[in-house]
Amino acid sequence: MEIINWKELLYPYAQTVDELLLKFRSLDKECRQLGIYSPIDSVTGRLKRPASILEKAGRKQISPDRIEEEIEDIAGIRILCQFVEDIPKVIEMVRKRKDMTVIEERDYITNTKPSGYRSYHMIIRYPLFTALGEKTVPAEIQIRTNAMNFWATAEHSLRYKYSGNIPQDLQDRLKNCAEAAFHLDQEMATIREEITNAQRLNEIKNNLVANI
Ligand code: 0O2
Repeated sequence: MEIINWKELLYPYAQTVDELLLKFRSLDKECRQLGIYSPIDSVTGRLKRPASILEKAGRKQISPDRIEEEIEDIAGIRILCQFVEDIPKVIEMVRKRKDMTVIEERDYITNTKPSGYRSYHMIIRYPLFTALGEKTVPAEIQIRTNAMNFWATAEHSLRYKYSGNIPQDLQDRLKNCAEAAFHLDQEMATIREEITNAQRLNEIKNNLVANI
């Protein structure tokens, strides 16, 4: 059986996560400094764990030497938005970029998963300039609201704890929570303008204090 050199395999993906984090966080920071509304609330990133890569490879019958070609979410960033309405704006931001190419999009917001999972996924190809030369690295960008993320993070922990077999009773309650998160997003949308105006005012006050 082929032994995988994880350090060597994961290095370009780690570098990709770092660069994507920097780029999207800078965009958000720039908007705030210019006083322009930022559809990005926060950005996080992660590298898929070796155990999770091997589990996915096994489940999808991908041989170890095809992992780099076929597993597209080893590098992943997550862009969180305050409001559902911000999500299409972030999607457009990603589509328009010249430093990455979108190759696939999965809309689990319109097509909610049976689990109750809602999120928008974009698979990109990112050109990375390493010490050994240029390499195109696949990465997944997940875009979702804070409410969608609260639910997904909790459900993910339970799925991990129960090795994918969450007891039915818990699944039912999770479904209720997913509906509650959906309603929270709907309710927040109705007072969006009020909230964003208040936040803009705070931003201006903070900038004024910072400039004193
Ligand atoms: P992680 O972050 O690696 O620990 P799949 O067969 O689902 O693994 P596919 O077809 O590539 O793979 O993917 P999909 O469904 O577009 O994206 C998979 C990722 O989306 C998952 O990665 C989760 O981060 C998220 N996701 C998809 N469905 C659900 C769901 O029902 N609940 C939650 N909480 N997250 C989901 P990993 O590998 O699970 O996670």
